[in-house]
Amino acid sequence: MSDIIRFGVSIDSQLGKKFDDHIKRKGYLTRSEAIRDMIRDTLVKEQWESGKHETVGTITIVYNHHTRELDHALTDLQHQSYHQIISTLHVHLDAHNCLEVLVVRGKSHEIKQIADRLIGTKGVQHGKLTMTTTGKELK
Ligand code: NI
Repeated sequence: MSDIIRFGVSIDSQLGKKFDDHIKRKGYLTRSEAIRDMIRDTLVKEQWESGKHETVGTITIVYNHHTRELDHALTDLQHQSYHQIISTLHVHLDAHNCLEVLVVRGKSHEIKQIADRLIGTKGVQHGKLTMTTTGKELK
């Protein structure tokens, strides 16, 4: 475990009040924990922007499985990326609609491309890529 450093932050009182209200709504007990999470989130965003880091994410899609050829198209796309898609969860939401969550791992530009292709497939009603991290470089 690395050493702990402390630093002071000067901030306008109104901005500080807004920050305190915000972290209270989010359930943080201390400013330090809120700031640590913001720093980690910024670093994760930077990893995703660089395109070179191995990273992790989830792709969520919602679609109607009655849509002609859609099931087949989505399965085909997933098989093309079997190296990056490490797990999938399928939920039958009702008689017509399906929700699929794919856990993906790889270079961020590859993952973004897979997400764009799946979400952009005709008939997919909604989709979202959640960009997170392997956690290796974050304490
Ligand atoms: Ni289904």
